[in-house]
Amino acid sequence: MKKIGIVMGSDSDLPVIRKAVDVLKSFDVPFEVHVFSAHRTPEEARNFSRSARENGFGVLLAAAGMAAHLAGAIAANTTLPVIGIPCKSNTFSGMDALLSTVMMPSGIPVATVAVDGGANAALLALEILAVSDEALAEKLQAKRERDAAAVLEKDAGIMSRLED
Ligand code: RP5
Repeated sequence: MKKIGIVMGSDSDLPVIRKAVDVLKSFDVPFEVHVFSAHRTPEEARNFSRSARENGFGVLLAAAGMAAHLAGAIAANTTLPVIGIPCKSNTFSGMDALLSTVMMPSGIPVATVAVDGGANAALLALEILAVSDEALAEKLQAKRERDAAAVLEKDAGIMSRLED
């Protein structure tokens, strides 16, 4: 199975990455995590991205905050699908990173999830791998069914929670 590569711009992004890692662990899918910054360690970020396909990766996740150019920089050096995760910062609550990540000019796509959306980034990566992996697709479907059952359980109990 192809690996999922996760890059964060700083270890201060780790809480967001943990959400992705928790999902990937629950699906037992191989992954690798790195701290590479588009501006502080541009060579390392570039080298990782350029060699990602030959190193067995199938999808890359890139998380960064503020003027978040990491996902775009990663995408510039690979034709693997890249999922950008804008991370919240204090000044603009993540709007800065959201716009920086999502507004890629034509030619170099970055699929962008919600601000701090580590879990959805991992799920989207799994869905991409599941295009050619029936067993993984079945696991994703089973998760959808578990999630739906949990909502229906809430529905069944909601009136009694309002009785007082
Ligand atoms: C970005 O700047 C990182 O992705 C992080 O979200 C933000 C702040 O980084 P630190 O100053 O906390 O290392 O490059």
